[in-house]
Amino acid sequence: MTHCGYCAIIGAPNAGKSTLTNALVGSKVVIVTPKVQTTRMNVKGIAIAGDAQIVFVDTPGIFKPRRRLDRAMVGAAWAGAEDADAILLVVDAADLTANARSHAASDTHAILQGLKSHKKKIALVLNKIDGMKRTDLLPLVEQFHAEGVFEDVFLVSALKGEGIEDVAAWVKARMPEGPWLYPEDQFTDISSRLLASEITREKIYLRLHDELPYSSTVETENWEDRPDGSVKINQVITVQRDGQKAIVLGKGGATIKLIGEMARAELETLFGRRVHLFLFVKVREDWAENPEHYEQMGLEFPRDK
Ligand SMILES: Nc1nc2c(ncn2[C@@H]2O[C@H](COP(=O)(O)OP(=O)(O)O)[C@@H](O)[C@H]2O)c(=O)[nH]1
Ligand SMILES: [Mg+2]
Repeated sequence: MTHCGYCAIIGAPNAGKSTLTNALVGSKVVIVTPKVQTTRMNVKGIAIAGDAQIVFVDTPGIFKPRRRLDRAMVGAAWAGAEDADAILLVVDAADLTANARSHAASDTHAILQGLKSHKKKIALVLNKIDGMKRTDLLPLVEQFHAEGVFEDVFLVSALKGEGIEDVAAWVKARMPEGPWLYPEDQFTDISSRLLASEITREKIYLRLHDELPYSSTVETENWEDRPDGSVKINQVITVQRDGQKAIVLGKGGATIKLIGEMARAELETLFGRRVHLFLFVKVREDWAENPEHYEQMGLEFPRDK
């Protein structure tokens, strides 16, 4: 008999959920940046461990939402937890130790309260322990254990791949019996088109600052497989104001050229083929209020503003 199930990876923004997802899957399926709210939708990363197929669900950070897009993201994260057989709560242990009153600390506290009503198998992942002292970690472990929510607590560095096997073993042991849901060689549920636009969005988050990453979205408009084995990809970067468009383009188009080069290089590695990437910039003041954009991101459109 085989095993198969879902494991949701939840936590405050920037805890390292996406880094952990990639480490558990062993391949890049979700984008990672130092900025909060990089992940906008639930993405499945599929791993195989012995007779078990584990479908990890990387989720957007859970925080106090302000905008409509925020509410859609937080809603998706809780829905991911709702549907899962097991839950990993990821916490940035370094941040929590440095500042017990940080945004992340209060978001994590609120998530903990939310988890208390979940009769699920839940484990805590204290992440970013690279560079931390053990003596700082032990009080955290005790404090979280005392909440009575977690079956187990793991100390990991998702970035360095340390402690990942123990987490994987815990999850594997909690997957219910059942047939595998995905083909053996599939490691994510998102389409190549969507993965390609996520990679470009990652480069925007890495290169541009302030409100720009949060005011932009990327869509793959055209995907053309060429007879020579290469692929031609057209993408549209949508921003909210003319000034933002000028920043994305940069002097003489230098910024968009750099973003395009970074994205193309990574797409070629990911897809193992030559990629011709063409980026266009559009201004749509209200894209974050437009249901169509939510649908293409795999998010529900929150009706209330
Ligand atoms: N030092 C350190 N940084 C990490 C670790 N895991 C993630 N990060 C960094 O934390 C930032 C946020 O990571 P990400 O996976 O996007 O967090 P998410 O918002 O929870 O998905 C990125 O800059 C990561 O490189 C870790 O184990 N150690
Ligand atoms: Mg993420």
